[in-house]
Amino acid sequence: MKKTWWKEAVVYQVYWRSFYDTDGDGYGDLEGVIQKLDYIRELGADVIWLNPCYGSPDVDNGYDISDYRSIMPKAGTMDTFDRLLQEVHARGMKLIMDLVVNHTSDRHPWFVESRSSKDHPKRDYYIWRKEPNNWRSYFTPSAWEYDEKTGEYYFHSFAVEQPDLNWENPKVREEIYDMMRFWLDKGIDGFRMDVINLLAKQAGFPDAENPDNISYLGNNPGIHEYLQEMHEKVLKHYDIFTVGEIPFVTPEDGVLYVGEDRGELHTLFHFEVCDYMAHWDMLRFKDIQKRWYDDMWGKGWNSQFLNNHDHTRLVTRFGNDTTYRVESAKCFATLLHTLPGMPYIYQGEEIGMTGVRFDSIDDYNDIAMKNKYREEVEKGRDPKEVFESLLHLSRDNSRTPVQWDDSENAGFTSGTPWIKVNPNYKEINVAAALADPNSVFYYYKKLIQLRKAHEVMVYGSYEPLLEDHEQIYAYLRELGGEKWLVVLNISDQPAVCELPASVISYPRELLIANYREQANPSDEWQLRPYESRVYRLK
Ligand code: ISL
Repeated sequence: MKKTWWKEAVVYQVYWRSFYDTDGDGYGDLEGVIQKLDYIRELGADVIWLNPCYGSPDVDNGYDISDYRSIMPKAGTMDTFDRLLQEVHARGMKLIMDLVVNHTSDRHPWFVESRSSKDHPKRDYYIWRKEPNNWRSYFTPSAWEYDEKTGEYYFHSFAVEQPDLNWENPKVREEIYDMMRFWLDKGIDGFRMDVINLLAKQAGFPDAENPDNISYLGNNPGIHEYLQEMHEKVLKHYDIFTVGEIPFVTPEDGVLYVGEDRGELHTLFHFEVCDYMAHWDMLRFKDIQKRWYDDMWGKGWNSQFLNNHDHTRLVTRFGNDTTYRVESAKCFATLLHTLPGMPYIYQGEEIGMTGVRFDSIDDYNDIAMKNKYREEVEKGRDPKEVFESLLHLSRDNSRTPVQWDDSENAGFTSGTPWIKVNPNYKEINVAAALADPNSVFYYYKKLIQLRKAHEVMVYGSYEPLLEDHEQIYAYLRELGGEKWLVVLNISDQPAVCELPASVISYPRELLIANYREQANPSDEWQLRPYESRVYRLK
């Protein structure tokens, strides 16, 4: 398999509004990212993915863009951005930006013009119809919004304030390619492409049999032509890295997006775990890994992540954020960094930050959660029950400010934070993690150092063991003469790991483990809750 810098990279995701506030307005800012770059470098990540910081009315936290070529005042100025890029590069790291081109804000001048009259030259920048079909959007009961001015409906895959661009229009595509060149010419190192498989729409918008299954929004005919054109006209002219956010994708389709011979994208995020596995399900997770590996390995490159700004923090959702918070954080870190694919770390994950439970819907900001709440309550459901049902997966679970220390507001801001700080910041914070050699932070750091020193973690083949075991996840990674064994007890109960004789007959060296006390030699394969070990077999 061809070696490239990005395959070997570890990505750290910065959701800047919750990262670090330097001007006291309660929002993190790009200056705050600059000030904390040495922290990210200390961890060892190579690439920073910066969530959208473009001009935006901020209805969906920057995913509703009204000016692609400016910086949102909350985040800073273009000068701050330029300095951030420079400072990232000065540290030998790279920066990728969010590219949000399925939709714009309804305040984008293109949309303002498009909705102004039926015969405006920009009418076809968006999708207008006389009648809606029965589709839902991600955030609303209908994907169509009636616009009084011209008496037609426009299409939106997300909120009403996020009209979808019409990618069939070559002028739209050229505008977007131009904008991409603007950022690439500044020297950014690539894009994380928001819902990029949604660009092509189903011809004629036929009604869906089951409108609740919104997979009709993505992977439609024409998508690969758009991505190939984007590659041809823009991407291939730069030494960059691209990762597509691709909901509803199967491994068979995945290869079409990231196949190395396809001229489209480098890697993708699929959502078989984060969109469909509300709680940990070992057998399902193993099956997902196996299918993706079998179908993609040798053809295209995958990503590994268990949370981001849209998905509840992994210790709360999949691990154990009370008794075994540290153990389970390290266990999942081991998993993410030893499976094939690029590991992503979402800010705060490296100190084992947890999800949150605020008292009232008013404490929440997430438009997905708030719209759903309203929709269900309007149907006549009990508001309390609706609220409870939305807590586990609210996107705000992962959006609370990074906990830097135990001072007021976790050291995130001197003002009033835009979203409340998780009350557990006195115990869980960066300062405490940096002062404790056994912290989750240093465990991540060590995993990243191992990756830098051993290509087997990147390019090694993957062979699952004990495939039907519901507590133990064990596998081999192998490259040339190098063979590693990973054993994880992903449960809060002890578990016996009975490996095949062919595996345990090797002399072995323990490379990293999350329990300090060695296992009892007479009971070596009895694993403690969330125990994780990585061995080199010799
Ligand atoms: O959050 C999700 C489910 O809980 C995801 O399905 C998510 O909505 C979907 O993956 C698209 O997310 C991306 O585009 C959205 C934006 O709100 C998200 O923050 C972004 O990651 C619209 O731009």
